[in-house]
Amino acid sequence: MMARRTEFTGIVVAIAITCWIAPAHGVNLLTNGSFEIWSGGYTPTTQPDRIFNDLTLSVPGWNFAIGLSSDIYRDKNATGAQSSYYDAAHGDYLAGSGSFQTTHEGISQTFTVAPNTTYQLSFEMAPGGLNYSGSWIENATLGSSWLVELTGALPSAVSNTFNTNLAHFNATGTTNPLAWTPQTLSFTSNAVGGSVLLKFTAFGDLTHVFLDNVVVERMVVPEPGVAGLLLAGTVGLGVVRRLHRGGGRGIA
Ligand SMILES: [Ca+2]
Ligand SMILES: [Ca+2]
Repeated sequence: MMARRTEFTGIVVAIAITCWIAPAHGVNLLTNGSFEIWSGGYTPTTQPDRIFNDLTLSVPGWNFAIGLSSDIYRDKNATGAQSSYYDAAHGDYLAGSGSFQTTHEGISQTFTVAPNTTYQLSFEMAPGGLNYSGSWIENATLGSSWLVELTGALPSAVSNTFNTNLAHFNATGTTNPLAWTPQTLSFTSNAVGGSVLLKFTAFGDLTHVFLDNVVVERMVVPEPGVAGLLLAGTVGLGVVRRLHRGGGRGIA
């Protein structure tokens, strides 16, 4: 009886702890994470709906000046669309960076974290290409990936590679990508907090990698007082069950 009761209480506590930590929704620490706000750039007549970064492109929140080939692309359903070539994961615009086996093209953003706090980065990615005069002149055959790096107010730097699904690009079709892949990455700040640099660098066999809907949100952890109440309630539940099983004879 005692062993079973202890096991029961342990399971309830484990479930409660699991429920305490969950992603917050609605508060994105990033600015312009869906790339919907931009100005400048240049669209060559041979490359409709590519807002080419000719060093005049400005994308609030983001640094698009890592390397020479990070651009904005307009969704086929956006106001002012000139073609049906690009399909954003979210909203009317997406970002794309040229990918090479020695990484040198990407975008970055700096944001602020509180001390000792867990966050979740989420984003959507897809294999990219460039439509030039009506044909897709670039598409990966070996690989197409984002290297995601977080540095700054963290106990140690975070570095993760995320591969696209190459089946999501059709070089003979009109619109790309065919689908987007959602990704997530959790990280915890250090005891001081402060600035964190988030950097996406594209790599692959000479094509582009697409990115959209980038979110950094705080994971919800209840205040210690709330956690204590939950724990007290859980222990209390175990005591009630014990009294019930024991016919109300009290706690031995
Ligand atoms: Ca977007
Ligand atoms: Ca779309």
